[in-house]
Amino acid sequence: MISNKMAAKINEQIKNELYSGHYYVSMAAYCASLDLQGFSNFFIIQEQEERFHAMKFFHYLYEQGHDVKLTGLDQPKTEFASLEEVFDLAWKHEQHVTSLINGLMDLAIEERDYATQNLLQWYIGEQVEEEATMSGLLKKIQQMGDRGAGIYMMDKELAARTFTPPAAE
Ligand code: OFO
Repeated sequence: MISNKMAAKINEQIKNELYSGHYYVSMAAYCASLDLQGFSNFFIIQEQEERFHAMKFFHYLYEQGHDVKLTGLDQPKTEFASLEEVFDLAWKHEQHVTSLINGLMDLAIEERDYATQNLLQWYIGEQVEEEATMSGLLKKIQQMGDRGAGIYMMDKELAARTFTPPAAE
């Protein structure tokens, strides 16, 4: 059994993960408006990843005898200046999410909540990947220029991205 305080924080994090998805759908819409369907697909798949993150916490709360209480999502940004700005914001957003996961880990350590520490270890690894993905794509875009020929090749590559749920540990 986890503390009520931890359950409340995990509830908040479910919202944060769903918000990440909401934000990425907004980025997908911007990419679609540029007719970059591969980049748009990248963010649509990213939304599925975020929903997976949210639902992993969802199931954990019930396993631990707590309820999920959803709250409303904030309005995401809908206007972007460039592809570079989109990936810069996505990278910064992932750094922010990493700090939220680290905050949960701090609480789990403080409460000697070993079960939640074990769960959070998965998210900590996931955040390393998420930050690397966003910063890697940002660097490529910076090297190629926002509308350079390389962008169209990247667009083709990103069109092939699919969501594969991670295997159960
Ligand atoms: Fe859930 O990792 Fe991105 O935000």
